[in-house]
Amino acid sequence: MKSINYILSLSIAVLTLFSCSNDDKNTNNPGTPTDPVEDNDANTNYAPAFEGQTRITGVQTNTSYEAKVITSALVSPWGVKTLPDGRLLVTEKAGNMRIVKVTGEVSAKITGLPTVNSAEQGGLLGLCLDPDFASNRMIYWVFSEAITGGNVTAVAKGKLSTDETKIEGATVIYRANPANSSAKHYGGRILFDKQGNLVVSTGERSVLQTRPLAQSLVGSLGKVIKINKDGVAATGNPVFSQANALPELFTYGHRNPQGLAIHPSTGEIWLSEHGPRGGDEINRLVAGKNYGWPVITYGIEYEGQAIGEGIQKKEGMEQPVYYWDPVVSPSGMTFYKGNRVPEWENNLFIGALSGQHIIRLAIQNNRVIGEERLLVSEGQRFRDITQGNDGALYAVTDGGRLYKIDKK
Ligand SMILES: [Ca+2]
Repeated sequence: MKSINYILSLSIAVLTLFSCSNDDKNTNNPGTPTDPVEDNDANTNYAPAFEGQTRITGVQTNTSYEAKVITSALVSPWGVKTLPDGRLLVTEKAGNMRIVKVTGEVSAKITGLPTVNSAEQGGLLGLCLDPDFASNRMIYWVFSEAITGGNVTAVAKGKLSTDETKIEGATVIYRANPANSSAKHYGGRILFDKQGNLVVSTGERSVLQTRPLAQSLVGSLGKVIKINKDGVAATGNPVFSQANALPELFTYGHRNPQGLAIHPSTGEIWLSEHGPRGGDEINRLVAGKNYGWPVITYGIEYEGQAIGEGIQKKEGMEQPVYYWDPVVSPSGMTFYKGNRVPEWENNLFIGALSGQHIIRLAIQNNRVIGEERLLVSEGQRFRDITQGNDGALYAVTDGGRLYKIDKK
């Protein structure tokens, strides 16, 4: 009897151990609870759709970490990704790509890229490496391109030459139509999903004429599109009931989405988008879904009036996982993998432009359970953030800095 009890309790102990290690994937203690990080008044009295959709409990990282400026010699960097050897590939808004060593050395401009229209919010935008980059050296990037009829968000690909001085065979593989003379709201992030397709975020181009096109299934403004490496609609994309819907559409109803990241354990794509005055959002993307802009929003026009009918919820339209009012202008983002800083495992890190900090969101079961503002004292507009091969976070700012953020 005694031995049976022993075996039973041992089994329970082993089971408990296993279930703990599974749960820990998403339930690391996110840190010490604090007041919500936002203490300014909201622009509206709009009510969230669920508890914790905005102004969640603050959390403070307990593990000591440090942020170092690796270089401040970049000029309006927009995207940063890690190369297989740990160096960083960076885009600059004016149209340049450069390689930065973690020691801070910045390469000369990499030549061979198509001309960008860097007016206003345009330029050379997000980038990603081919999953087989180590063998094929292919790079994909988003840029704003002036074509007949106006500007478009365009996607291009090319091969980084062996000597790293140029992009060879640069080819535009996709253009988000229609073109418009506006030079704002290009969206502009790009990544590979687990199936090897390119996922690209496009903006609705800001002006009142194009804004409603975020709801149109026959135009690619205000969308997330999924294409293959040749720019053709990905197989497995959602099928819409509207017969002439574009086959490359993955989700729609977005305003100006400047952030995309894949959740490390679920594999789902998450997106950040700039709202109007109030109403910046984080969304978890589900194929074929409508994310609401400009029909539903937690923001108002810059001049203060309601947008459309002034509604925040509607049947058939998705709610954001989280929103900010006032805005922080969320841009590039990444999920933190590993546990060099244990509180950060599977957290979402987002560069904030007007907010001038790095947002950390602790997430559990697809809901935000805590928010922290990092590097507030730096006073920088954080444009993009990625995780290096060494496990550290690397972030670029509009002021030209590249930061390394890691356990102390
Ligand atoms: Ca929305």
